[in-house]
Amino acid sequence: MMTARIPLILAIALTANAVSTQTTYNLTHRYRQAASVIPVGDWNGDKHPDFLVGDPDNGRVDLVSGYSFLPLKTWNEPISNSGFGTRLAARDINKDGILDFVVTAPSDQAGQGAFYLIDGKTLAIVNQGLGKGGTFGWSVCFADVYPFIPDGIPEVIIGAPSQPSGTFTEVGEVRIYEVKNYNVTFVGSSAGSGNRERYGESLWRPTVTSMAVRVKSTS
Ligand SMILES: [Ca+2]
Ligand SMILES: [Ca+2]
Repeated sequence: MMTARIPLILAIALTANAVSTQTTYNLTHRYRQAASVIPVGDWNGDKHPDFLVGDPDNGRVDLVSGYSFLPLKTWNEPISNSGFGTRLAARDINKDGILDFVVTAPSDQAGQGAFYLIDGKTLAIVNQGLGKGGTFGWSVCFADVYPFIPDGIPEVIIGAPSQPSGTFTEVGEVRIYEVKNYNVTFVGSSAGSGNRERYGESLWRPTVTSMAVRVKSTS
């Protein structure tokens, strides 16, 4: 009989926790249209982690307080209907100890796509890089991969999974940009090879000096 009672007690405890959690976090509906969100550390020093939220349908990105859930800063898209905020990434580019941001905009520049660099200290947009189409900015990450002896300064890696090649559609491409001192320099790319392969569908940084590229199934 004792063994039958133990699961009942556990079930009651879990229900109590679930109610408590729902009550605490019901403010998060404020950003329901967000397409992307990343942690950016405790930007304002109030001991609560803050985050960056991208809302490309409305062309805006917010730096959001992890305490009040209110925006600490809002950036509106420099060019309308650009998809500004589709993907986000954060690394300390200028080595001042504060995370800096990259925001992608796949429909910027009449569909060529662009990314914007934001200094995490001043929160100013300090530069932009341009793509070559193919939904450039569908994915993004930082990795210290160029020059091929790592220098400790991360490059911006951007995926353009809709990039066509020859008679094939959505073959995909990944482009690498050096961003030292916030100067943007295109340094290389790699591409898929198959029809609808969507090379660069998503990107990840397994270590500081490497990146992984995800390819969508071609079936
Ligand atoms: Ca904070
Ligand atoms: Ca910085």
